Amino acid sequence: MKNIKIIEVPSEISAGTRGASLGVEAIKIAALDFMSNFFVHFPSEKVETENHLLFEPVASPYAKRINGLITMYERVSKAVEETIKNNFFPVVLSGDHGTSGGTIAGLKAAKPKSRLGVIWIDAHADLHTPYTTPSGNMHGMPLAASIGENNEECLAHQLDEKSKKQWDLLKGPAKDSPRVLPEDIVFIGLRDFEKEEKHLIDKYSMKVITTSELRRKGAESVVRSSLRYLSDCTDIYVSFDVDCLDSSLSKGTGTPVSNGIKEREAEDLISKFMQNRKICCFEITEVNPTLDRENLMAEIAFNILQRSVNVLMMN
Ligand SMILES: [Mn+2]
Repeated sequence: MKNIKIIEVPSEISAGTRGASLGVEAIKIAALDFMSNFFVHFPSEKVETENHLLFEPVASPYAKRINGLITMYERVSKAVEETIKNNFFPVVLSGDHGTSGGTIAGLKAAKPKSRLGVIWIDAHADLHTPYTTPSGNMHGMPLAASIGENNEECLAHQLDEKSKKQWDLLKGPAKDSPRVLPEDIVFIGLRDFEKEEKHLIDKYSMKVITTSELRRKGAESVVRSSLRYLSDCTDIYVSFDVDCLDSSLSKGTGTPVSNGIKEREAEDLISKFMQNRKICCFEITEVNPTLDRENLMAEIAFNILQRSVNVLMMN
């Protein structure tokens, strides 16, 4: 039986739309509305944020608020590392997806010799870099940082020296980078990406499972083939961005996309992943209640969270 610890990271400095920092509280409100005492059951820790930077001018246009994100990587990494070293299983609830590179850094810091696989359930590939980004929003970059990529083959902007150094800091010191091998990533529900990201997916032959493939083959088969693909990994992190869900379900996320996964499909998929002993961390991210009608996305996220944690505790 696993001891669960909730790590709250209400950061939104790497999103382009405001409101994701309220996502964690919205999930707790959903729990209260469902008369659930879920959040009383588990120890939790709230990571301090740098959201004050939202009120200040942006220094690096191609890596917005990267100074704050470096600090967030350190804090999130430390919280995740200590959670694991104290024998707890970290369940991370984050505002935007940008800090997930810090989650990955913490997983590697806790077990430096592990080979970490990543299941990225998301409409987006999050493989941009400051050299290729169309927006400068860093929630589109955590996987590129984790695989240590600049993707200068697709260079779209010249960076100033300071931004270059800051991006190198996010990728981690040479001895720790890459934290994840590009071939150890599985995308599920991916459907909205740019040619620069496609270049990396093709370059490394990353595994992509589309919504229609998930629907055709079913959760059981997709989980089995993903785990088989990651069979050389010793530990696996599951990152669930709610924008993988179909945009008709709820608009309560910063970058909704049509042709997505249904709520039930996501629940089945994630709870089946949680049965596997290699799963070492689960993250839910990008709930934005300010964009929603009522609190729908947070309620969906809470249902998935509750079912996943129930499975984790039985295994
Ligand atoms: Mn994402």
